[in-house]
Order: sequence, then structure tokens, then C-alpha cells
Amino acid sequence: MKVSRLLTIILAIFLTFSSCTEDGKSILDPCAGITCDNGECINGDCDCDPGYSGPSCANELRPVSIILTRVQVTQFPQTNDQGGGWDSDGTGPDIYIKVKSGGNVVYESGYYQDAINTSNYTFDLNPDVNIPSTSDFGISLYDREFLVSDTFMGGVVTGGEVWTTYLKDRGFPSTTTLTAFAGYTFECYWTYVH
Ligand SMILES: [Ca+2]
Repeated sequence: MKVSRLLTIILAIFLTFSSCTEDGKSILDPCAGITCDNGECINGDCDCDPGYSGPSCANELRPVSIILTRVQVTQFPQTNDQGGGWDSDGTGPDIYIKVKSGGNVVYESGYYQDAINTSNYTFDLNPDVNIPSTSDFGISLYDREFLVSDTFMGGVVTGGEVWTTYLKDRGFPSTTTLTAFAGYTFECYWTYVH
């Protein structure tokens, strides 16, 4: 009887001790109740994803570099301002793009012959173009000509941080869409260096 009572007491002590340990574990979890907006909790602190800072990784940092890798022309008018074909022989425009930054042309692509506006045209930049976050940024679409000067078709220029992709609460999108007057649309593909 005495032995079994002793065993019961020992068992009770053991169970109490065990449950204390279990409870203690969850109370002592350094990441309990910590939310990291853009990162992961490690030992009670948020380890932020690239491009974010702050106690909960809520702050977006200005990237070291914002790099344009590709432009896709998804919309352009099939006729010129006068309603005629872009080329004198009635064929579609022979399109290429110029990328502008800081008031200068920083990239000029090759061209697609006789483009039709029901198709998308992809320009993979080679090399990629680093666009300073503080400068203006623009894309222009041209029709390549062979006997006269190339024809400017349309495009868009945006100033400074209006276009930039790191602005607060926008994350770092891999694509942005620029829409220009008279029906021109450019999908821009970005990578970031943090
Ligand atoms: Ca043509």
C-alpha cells in the first residue's frame, strides 16, 4: 500500500513536471506572436527578405539597381494619324523600341518587319538596362524606314519616381504596364539588385 501510494505520488510529480515543460516550451518560443511582413522569424527577430527592413520587415528599401530586362509591346495603332498604313506600300510598321533614361536614349532594339497590332512583340534587352531610380524613364515605338528617317509612332515618358517600382506598398513587381496616349501599351519586365 505504501509502495503504491509512493508510486502514485512519483507519477503525479512526473506528470506535473512534464506538463510544466510542455507549457514552458510554448511560453519561451521567441517567435510566438511575432509577425514578419516580408521575412521570417528566427530566434525572435525578423530576418527580412531582400529589399525590406524594419522590426517587422515592413519598410521597402530603395534598390541599388532597377534593371529593365524585357519590353513587350502589346498595343499600338495599326494605322497612322492620317488613317493610312504606316508604310507607303500599305504594309504594317517595322517596329522597334528606344528606351530613354535621363533624357538620353540608352537602348535601341532590333525591329520586327510588317508588325500587326493583333500580335504582341517581345524585345528582350541585350544587354539589360539599368534605370536609375531618380531619373526619368521612357519607351518609344518607331517604324523603321529604309529611304527616309524612321517614323516616331508613339510612346511614354515618366518623370523620376512616378514610374519607379519600389514605391511603398507596391512590393517589387516583376512587370509593370505603361500606357501611352493614342493606344500604345508596353509591358516592362524588371529585376532588382538590393
Ligand atoms: Ca512595313
